Amino acid sequence: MALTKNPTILAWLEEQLALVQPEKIVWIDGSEAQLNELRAEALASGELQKLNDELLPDCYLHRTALNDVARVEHRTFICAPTKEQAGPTNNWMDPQQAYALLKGIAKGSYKGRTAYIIPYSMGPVGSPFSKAGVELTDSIYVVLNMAIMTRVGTPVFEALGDSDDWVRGLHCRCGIVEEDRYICQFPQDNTIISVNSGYGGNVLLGKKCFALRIASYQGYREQWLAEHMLILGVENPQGEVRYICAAFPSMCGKTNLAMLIPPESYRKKGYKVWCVGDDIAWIRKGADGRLYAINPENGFFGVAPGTNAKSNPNALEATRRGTIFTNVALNLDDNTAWWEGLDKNPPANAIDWKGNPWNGKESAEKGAHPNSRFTAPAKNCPCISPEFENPQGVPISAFVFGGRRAKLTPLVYQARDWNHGVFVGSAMASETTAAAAGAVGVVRRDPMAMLPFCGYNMAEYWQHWIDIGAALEPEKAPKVFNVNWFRKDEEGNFMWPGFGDNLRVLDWILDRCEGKVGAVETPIGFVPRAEDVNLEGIESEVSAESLKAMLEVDPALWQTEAEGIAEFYAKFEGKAPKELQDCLEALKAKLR
Ligand code: GTP
Ligand code: SPV
Ligand code: MN
Repeated sequence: MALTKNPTILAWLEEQLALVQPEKIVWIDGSEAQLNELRAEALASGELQKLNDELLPDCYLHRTALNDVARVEHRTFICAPTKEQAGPTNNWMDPQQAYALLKGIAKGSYKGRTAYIIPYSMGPVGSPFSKAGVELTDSIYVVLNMAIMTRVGTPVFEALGDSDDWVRGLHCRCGIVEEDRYICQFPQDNTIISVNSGYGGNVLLGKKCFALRIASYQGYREQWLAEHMLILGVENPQGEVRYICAAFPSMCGKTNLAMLIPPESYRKKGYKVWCVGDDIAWIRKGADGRLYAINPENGFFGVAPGTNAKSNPNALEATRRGTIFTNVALNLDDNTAWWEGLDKNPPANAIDWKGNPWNGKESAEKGAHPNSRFTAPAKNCPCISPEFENPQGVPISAFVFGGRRAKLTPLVYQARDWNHGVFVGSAMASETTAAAAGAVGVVRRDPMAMLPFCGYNMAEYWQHWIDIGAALEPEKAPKVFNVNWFRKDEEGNFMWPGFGDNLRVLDWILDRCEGKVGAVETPIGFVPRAEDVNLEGIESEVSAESLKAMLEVDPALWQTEAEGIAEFYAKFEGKAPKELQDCLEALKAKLR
């Protein structure tokens, strides 16, 4: 029986169901009993495998098709009315043409299968920040992941009532044919259609498709921001908590930073870090004139490789129950999940992510895919913030941008003001990673870490950032910074220890926000004086020369960078905001 009387939902479903022609229809009510039935069904069909119930209670393993292991940016489209509206950084398809193409692929694709109707909320149900969605899917894996990543079930319909403000999402597995895989967003129609994939970011439609691509456009029209940002709170020894939002591209350290464990010297003083979110932030101006952020998600879809008891004990702990592992290795001795970097003891008797027998002690192949993931409930995280469910969000003191740059970008620098901060975000660049199909390690521009996720013209998105700042009193606007944990020395080793030690940099950032510490002015912004970076306890790891090198601004290298930024802006054919062009000219002048 239908779980809602909302006429806009019923009409949309009728049309989609007539198209995909399922054998059976199941409304997801969010109850544990129903989810348990679906788990049992997925176990019976082999879609999921149950892991060791003592070591990993309620945990499951799933393997995707070999051709379907990451987001596919070249097959992702913004289907706005004109190409200009999608802008030069997005793939564009005419909406009518896209609907026709996708309907052709989706037609009859649920034959003999079950249609699952998932009502879900991005953000706590009933929060003024939150938005509802309905995803129609023929995959139990999608239902079970959405039930971890979002708030699903009947209360979502109750809160929505008869409103038309919800996002339509159609997902069809079809034959997982790479050539017919399309991830299409129709921002003007609040609609997403995803076909021929069963992988994370392509099919959990609440995540990148809705909470970033569609929501960025909603935010543009409604005066708020949807960002690829973690949200964390730093609690000082006085018990005051300050919140930071940080945008890094995929696989560049958001989950790790969001859950960091302070270095020992900080722990002893009483510092704590609280995780509000690890991937996405929705940001609005609050009644007091400051910017507030919520995490629209309810779980973590985190990178498994490299997650271990030392690098990220909080994330590891979050995966110890109620978690779905995708494309990791299976240790047959104790029926647990294993991945590269979990420990130094790879299992000899195992199955790799491809489903083949694997001896981790001898094989040169990887056991887990580099983009293998865990889907873990946020409430499992030991450092989840007490404000996680706060419907009003948390007040933001600082925005931080960052990426992987082996050279050039200093460990940290501060933008001169809001508009210069928008310039710094717009000029971000980072080495590509395994989170998306394609080459790894190539430096590309990735403004605000939103290159694959901005649902409209990036130049208008920059203007929107400028406008959001202009509506804030300067003393209430968050300060803007850039960080780089990934500087390498001549031998190719990371120069900065990273992970928990990144708190040392956040410490400087928060001191700057409060005017408690000085800085050195350079052509790119303010960098720390070497003596202001707290190295207590890591003096043997980070030498004075090394720190000096990480804080250096090399004018010759930055001149080349400025040319790269100019080239990037040129793609926008004069649409890049004047405020940003001015910042670029000012940078060039300062470098001369
Ligand atoms: P997505 O979920 O794809 O958006 O990724 P993410 O930004 O959350 O990245 P995540 O925290 O999962 O880290 C990705 C990779 O970067 C992992 O292999 C980490 O081990 C590595 N990493 C994270 N933080 C640091 C750091 O401070 N220094 C270094 N050297 N590596 C890091
Ligand atoms: C990312 O690639 O930024 C992710 C994983 O967070 S996915 O959900 O696949 O987009
Ligand atoms: Mn991400």
